[in-house]
Amino acid sequence: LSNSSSSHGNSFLKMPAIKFTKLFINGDFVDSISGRTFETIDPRKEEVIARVSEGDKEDIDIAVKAARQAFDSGPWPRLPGSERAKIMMKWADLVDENIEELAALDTIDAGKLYYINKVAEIPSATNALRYYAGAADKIHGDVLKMNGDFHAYTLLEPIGVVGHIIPWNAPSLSFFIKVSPSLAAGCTMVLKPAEQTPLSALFYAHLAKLAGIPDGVLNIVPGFGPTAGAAISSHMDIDAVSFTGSIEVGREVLQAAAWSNLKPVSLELGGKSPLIIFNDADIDKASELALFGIMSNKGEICVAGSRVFVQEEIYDEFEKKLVEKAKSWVVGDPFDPKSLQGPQADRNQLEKILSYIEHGKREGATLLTGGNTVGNKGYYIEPTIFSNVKEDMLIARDEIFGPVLALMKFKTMEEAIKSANNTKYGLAAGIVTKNLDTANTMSRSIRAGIVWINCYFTVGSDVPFGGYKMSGFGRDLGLQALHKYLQVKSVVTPIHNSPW
Ligand code: TXE
Repeated sequence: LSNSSSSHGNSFLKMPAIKFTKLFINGDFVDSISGRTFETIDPRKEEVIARVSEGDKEDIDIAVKAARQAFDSGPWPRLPGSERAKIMMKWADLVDENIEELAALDTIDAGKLYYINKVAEIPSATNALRYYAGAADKIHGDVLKMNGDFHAYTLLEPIGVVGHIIPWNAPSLSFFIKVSPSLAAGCTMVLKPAEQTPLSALFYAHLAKLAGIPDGVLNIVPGFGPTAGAAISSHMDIDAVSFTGSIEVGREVLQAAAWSNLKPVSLELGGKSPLIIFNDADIDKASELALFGIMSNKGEICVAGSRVFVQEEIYDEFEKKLVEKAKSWVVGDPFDPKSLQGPQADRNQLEKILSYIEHGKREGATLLTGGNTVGNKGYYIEPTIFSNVKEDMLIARDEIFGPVLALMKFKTMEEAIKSANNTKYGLAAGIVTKNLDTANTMSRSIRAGIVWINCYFTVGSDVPFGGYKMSGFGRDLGLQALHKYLQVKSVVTPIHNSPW
């Protein structure tokens, strides 16, 4: 790492050397067939970090051929699970050894806090890798009790060549929550990182090779959605696709899968998650949790608590504390340890968020704090809080994916349940109460894939993660995720000598 100068806030910037910018196919870094490259931009400074090879349909075809060969005749699916596990563990160790460089890559590519990358996000990613390494030798079917004189059992077999399409808001975590279970299952794969954040994925590919992952098992093709991404979802020789991104693109992926080879698809499509705070909550702590729940990672988190419902008795005091805390929330260079919020990932995000803020004002919500950009360079936005938000306003319905909180008041638990569920999404929810009955009733009444009681954002490798409703289907993490990458085969044979 070398120091460079800062154009925003404190001079804490460290520029990692950019070592890997080409496609990683069949164990080698190669140029794209077209020879085209695209820029990846540093959202802190709006400057080009590097030019990266731009994969397209032809490159996806080559990557799929490599993955197909590695699946059909390579060692990976045939290795004992314990051997796959050893290699995966070694890969995790190599990530640990390079963690500062990797953390810095995600900071300059996505504007994420360096410190959080280093102590939380990348460690969670390697945790997932180690968790699935531990599962690799425990994948087995069942012995069945069939009627008659037959012995029947199931085999769990790897599904084949998997396509992963991932977003830019958590480049390292998304990478490993997709790749790790599919590797443990014995699959081979082609992964397309988001065009905004290709750098850490390519570094992980380099480390995978050093760890001993055989050529062709893991192929990384950076490129754009409508070209490289669409080539994955419509490919006739990809056996399953796992996608994380927007609802609009999720639909396209599903449609392309349907019209090509009917490959199974899993989709994680974001949310508009409610955080519900009851009268008995500690107001100080609850307001801190609410702020943390929406401003973390500058609101670019699929489970961000973007709708906060507060019970009427404590509402006024809660609002006051929340605004005070938001005003002292530090926006600044993501390398600076004092910063709590870096820049949005790219200009599109910045503009999308600002347009929602304008919408909120036009629709008659009250802007309590924030609403503006910060500084004159970089995609920084103030922590923004709206009150007097009505449930039919756009800022209460759409995923803004930014540091914008919609604050609402409720009277009864029934009302809170109705409002919390009044969304097309169903990814996550939070409840703050000391009352066990309230917590139990709420957690069973909210239609969401994860419910946090008196906490927020706590995820673990063994905790399944995914959506209800239009937040998608299928689960990442947990043992459930393995099953996205496995086929069930039933085998039946007579117990006594068969006539044949
Ligand atoms: O998402 P896209 P964008 C939401 C969030 C955000 C909005 C737009 O609200 O503001 O989506 O972000 C690839 N076929 N989430 O435009 O386009 C693309 O290259 C196949 C929530 O970045 O869905 C990238 O790799 N792939 C979310 C990935 O899809 C295609 C995380 C996601 O990009 C494609 C990100 C196509 N036709 C955004 N078009 C979450 N669930 O966490 C694009 N892609």
